[in-house]
Formats: sequence, structure tokens, C-alpha cells
Amino acid sequence: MKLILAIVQDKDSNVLSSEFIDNDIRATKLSTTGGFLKAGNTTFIIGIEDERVYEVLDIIKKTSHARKQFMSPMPNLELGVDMAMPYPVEVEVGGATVFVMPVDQFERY
Ligand code: 2BA
Repeated sequence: MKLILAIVQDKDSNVLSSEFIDNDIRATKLSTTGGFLKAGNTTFIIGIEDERVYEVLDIIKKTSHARKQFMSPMPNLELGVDMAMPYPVEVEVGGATVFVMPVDQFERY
């Protein structure tokens, strides 16, 4: 068995949840926050049999879209008033960031 952690954008999370349900894939959805943009994203925890890992990855790939987002860097007040407000920076976020990990033991009671 493997544990998949998939970080996706909030905009893709409802479609992805529905895909998991339609394909009989059990998943847990967490509301998370990206460390860089400090904006909300969604992390799915999925426990899945080894032979279904690529099926799950295909679904995530199909439903997660890359988007451009603007972030405003924190003002640096030490630079003085003129230089303190930096311009917004464009960042491409997603499709999805996915970790696949081995599971030593799985129990359901
Ligand atoms: P954030 O940390 O908010 O990052 C959003 C996007 O900002 C990233 O998109 C990337 O394009 C950019 N970015 C992140 N850190 C950067 C840096 N130090 N310098 C320049 N640009 C940077 P993605 O790579 O698609 O990541 C989307 C979200 O996935 C991240 O949101 C974070 O929540 C998660 N993530 C990405 N890589 C991760 C990792 N190695 N470990 C844990 N979480 C990760």
C-alpha cells in the first residue's frame, strides 16, 4: 500500500473529490496554506493499493491545472519610503505537488 499526499489548488479540489468518489478511491481532504504565497490550497491524503497508484496519479494530473497568480512581496521598510513597496510578482502555481510514500501498516477498525 502507498500513501499519496497531493497538494492542489482550491479551484480544482471539488472536481478532484468527485473524481475520487466516482472511481471508488478513498481520500481525506485538508484545508492547507502554501508556505510561499501564504494562500489557501487543498491537500488530499489517499491510502491506495500499490497497483492503483498510477490510476490515482492520472486522475490528479487530469484535474489539476497550472495557473498564474500574483503575489505582493512584503514591504521592506528598512529601504526607505520610495523603495519600500515592491511590485507584485507573477508566479505559476500547480497543477499539483504529489508525494508517494510507502505504508508499513494499515488498519481499519
Ligand atoms: P506555495 O508554497 O504557496 O507556493 C506557490 C507557488 O510559488 C509554487 O507553486 C511555486 O511556483 C512558487 N514558489 C514556491 N516557493 C518558491 C520560492 N522559494 N521561490 C520562488 N517561487 C516559489 P507550486 O510549486 O506548484 O507549489 C504549490 C504548492 O504546493 C505550494 O504553495 C506548497 O503549498 C506546496 N508545495 C510545493 N512544493 C512543496 C514541497 N517540496 N514540500 C511541501 N509542499 C510543497
